[in-house]
Amino acid sequence: MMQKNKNFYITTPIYYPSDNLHIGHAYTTVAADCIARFKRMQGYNIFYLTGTDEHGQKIEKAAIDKNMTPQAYIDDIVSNIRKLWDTLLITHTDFIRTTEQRHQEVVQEIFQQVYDQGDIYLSEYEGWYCLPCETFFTERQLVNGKCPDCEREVQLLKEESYFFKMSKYAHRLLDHINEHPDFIQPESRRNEVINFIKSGLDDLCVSRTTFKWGIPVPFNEKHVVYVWFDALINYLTGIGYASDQQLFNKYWPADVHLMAKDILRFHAIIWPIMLMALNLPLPKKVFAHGWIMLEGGKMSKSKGNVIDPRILVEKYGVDAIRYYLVKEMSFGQDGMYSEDMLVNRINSDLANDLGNLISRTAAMIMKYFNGQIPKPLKPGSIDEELKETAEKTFQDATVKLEKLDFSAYLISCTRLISRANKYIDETEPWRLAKDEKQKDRLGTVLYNLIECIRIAIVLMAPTMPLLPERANKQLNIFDNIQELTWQSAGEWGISTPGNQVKKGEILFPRIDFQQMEEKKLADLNEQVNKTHNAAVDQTTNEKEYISIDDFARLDLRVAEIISCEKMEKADKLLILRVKIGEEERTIVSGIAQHYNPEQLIG
Ligand code: ME8
Repeated sequence: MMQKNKNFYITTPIYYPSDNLHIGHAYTTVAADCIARFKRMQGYNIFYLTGTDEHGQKIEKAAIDKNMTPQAYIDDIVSNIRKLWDTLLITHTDFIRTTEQRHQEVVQEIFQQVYDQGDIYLSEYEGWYCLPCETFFTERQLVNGKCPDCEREVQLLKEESYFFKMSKYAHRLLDHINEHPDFIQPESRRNEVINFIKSGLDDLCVSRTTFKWGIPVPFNEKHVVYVWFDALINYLTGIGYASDQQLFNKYWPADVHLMAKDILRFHAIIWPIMLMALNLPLPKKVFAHGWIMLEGGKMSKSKGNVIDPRILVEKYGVDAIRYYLVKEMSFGQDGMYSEDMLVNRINSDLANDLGNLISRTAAMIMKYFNGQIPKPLKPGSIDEELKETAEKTFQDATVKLEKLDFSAYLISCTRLISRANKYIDETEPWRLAKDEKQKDRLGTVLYNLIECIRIAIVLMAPTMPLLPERANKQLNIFDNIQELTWQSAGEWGISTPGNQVKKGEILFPRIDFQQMEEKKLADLNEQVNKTHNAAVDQTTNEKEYISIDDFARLDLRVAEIISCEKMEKADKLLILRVKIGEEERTIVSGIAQHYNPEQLIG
């Protein structure tokens, strides 16, 4: 049954447009999209808000470093972010930018209100500030003199500031957390927050005077509003606070604020206290997922190890990337990313299990029933068991998604797929096909497989939005593809016998590791050729030299070549092993047309 007139409001953090976004940001946005699509399929009205957090010293500095105005600098990046969300098929209802007039007005109104009621007061801040995190710390909170969150350098600040009376609301917040076990999830994070509050809350500095890129404090233009106080308010602006009361009443309080654990404290402490000061109900759930980690640690621009989701989508397709992201992170835990793991996951879950199930079933229906989905007859016990697995999968997947346990939800779906593949091995349709008397039994088996596939596809649709349509081109199991309901995955036996199955493309082609490596090599070789040719042109033209300042930035070192060999299948590349003092390194160099390996050793 469709649940009408139910409203659901979900948000992602609004990201800093200080740089293009990476797969970490894509994770949160895809996961939130998965919930938005799931709830839409359940018949809810959805408001899904994402956007960009555009003020603050960090953005101002990034723009100055590029010799640009902050607005020009961010406009470019924000347009890339919007394109990225289009590429990833994100179905947000609105995209909020904190530099928009509608937001500035709300922030100023709220600042004024909280000041007027005496919860904001003027004083002086003296302490430490982490610019990348835009966070204040006391001396005691630093770890080895550095930021306890990102471990980077902090700066000492001393400036006149407005303060927000957080301490006044600490008790009320603790009571709320205790009375609402679902408010902060997962459980382990909830305990961290409780301990943090119990250790004592200082009043929060909510304005800055030493830079300009922010929303002016309405009654004192020397100050701009602290970027986090400004940013959190986006969750109200986005649904019409102070401008569209009806919309606001429809969606507030938010059902879920989704984010990673790095910014949980802002959402689980500062934000609820701001809402208490405004006398507004608190969000129903603040959920902090883990981080996507790389082998070398956390992804970050400064380490130069960020993974660009656009490139992955181009290589592997949007459904596969969304699937990987949603599946890879266990509830509340960190997840590892590597391209090998991604390829393995696509090959095993999508190409082998799901892809094979679909292509085998379609091929058998074409071969044995001229492509017409057969009618099921009386089920046997093995069929009943398959049906029960499908029903249980529906229940499991629903519960797991409600809990935001993304990875467990997809694990349930893959279990059904594996079970269906096993059912093929157990029922051996190719043997049934040899015996005309078994034709009805064969039809029942194939119909049951179609049902499993249909159910799995509906359940996976929030994660893989292109899957239903792509699969339907060959299977013809959905009459109204635009209106798939979640509930239809809980019903057995609704595929229509007689519908015509067609041969189609392979939905998830197996990715060949070796071919991929060879392609990487060929690309590298081509790049070396281009650089080489460009260098030759440059020397021939005898044009520009680098300046003495550029030269001063070089770090020249003498190394000994201890081994050298030609790289297979690359005519310009040599692999050099070099020793620099105690350290050894491997270098790939495009000089094979000028030197033999033997000439270089030593
Ligand atoms: O914090 N793994 O913006 P931000 C998983 N503007 N998720 C990751 C991730 C990773 N490696 N890296 C980033 C801000 N994220 C503020 C938010 S909200 C009112 C203001 C995701 O651009 C994750 O959701 O630094 C994390 O919380 C967020 O990006 C931080 O984005």
